[in-house]
Amino acid sequence: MCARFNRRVLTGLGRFDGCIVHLTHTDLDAVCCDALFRRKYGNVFTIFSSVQDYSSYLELLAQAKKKVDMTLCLSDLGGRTDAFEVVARLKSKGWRVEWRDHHVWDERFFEDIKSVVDYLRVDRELCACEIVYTDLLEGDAIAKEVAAIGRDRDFWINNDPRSEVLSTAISDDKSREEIALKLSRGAFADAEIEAMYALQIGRKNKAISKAIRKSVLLGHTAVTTSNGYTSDVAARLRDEYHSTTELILRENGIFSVRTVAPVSNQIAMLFNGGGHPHAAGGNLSFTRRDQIGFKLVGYRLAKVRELIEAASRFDHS
Ligand SMILES: [Mn+2]
Repeated sequence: MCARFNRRVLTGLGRFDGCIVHLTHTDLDAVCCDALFRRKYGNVFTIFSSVQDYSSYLELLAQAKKKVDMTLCLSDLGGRTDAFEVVARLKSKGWRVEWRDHHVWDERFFEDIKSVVDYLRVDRELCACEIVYTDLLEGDAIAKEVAAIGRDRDFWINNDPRSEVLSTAISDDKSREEIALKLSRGAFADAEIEAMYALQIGRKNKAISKAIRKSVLLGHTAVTTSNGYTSDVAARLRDEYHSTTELILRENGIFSVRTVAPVSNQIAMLFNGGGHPHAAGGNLSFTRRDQIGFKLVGYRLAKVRELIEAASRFDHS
């Protein structure tokens, strides 16, 4: 998160005249959550964040000049211990805080945060947007369809072709906002979405080919570098290598892990992360020096080797 972006968020918040701030993830589930909040409340200020560093946005909200009657709604973001202190601070500043999620939570943290926030619901049977739907818009036909599309993608059911088009069309915050707005109004497909989709398919194919070229197989673990399209890259690696663990690294040390065995979140937790049993993410906390080192020696960098070794220890295939 850069200073310019921080300023933009703070300026946006200053101008915002509604009372719902929505902090959510970046994928289709999150966009569907956002569509539902928009449908329910109309005026919503949304911040899309990776699961690893949303605490810094909470920090930003705690810094912002507080207005009366503000509610922070978190969705599709798992519990992280480093979020506790800042959430407590937001509460003491008068924010109402609601949290809806479906990731694996540390039980202790769940209990701790529950005593601080106004509302907390974690349900692993549902995707995040289904939780938002059942909480806020149960019975609304369009909202129900939005939640079904989110589920179709998030649980990798892929019965509804619209979920593939929509999740691919999402590329940045601008497209997230546009699509959330469309979904909130019941527009599930149109020429604009088609054009966004076509553009992203081109970019995605290029990025996947590049990630495959940079990949290696170490034991049962396939490793590569990619700054996006994590799930698609992981699926291609598995096809290519018949691997049972896939690690996708970013240049800044943030990584995603996919595993056949239900151990992804356990691996990620060793590296300041978390997530689902078969898909999770963490952070190797690259220093400037590590980033340069990673460019030079690649997967032989000590922190990367540590991750690869940890992942292999969990892989009993
Ligand atoms: Mn989700």
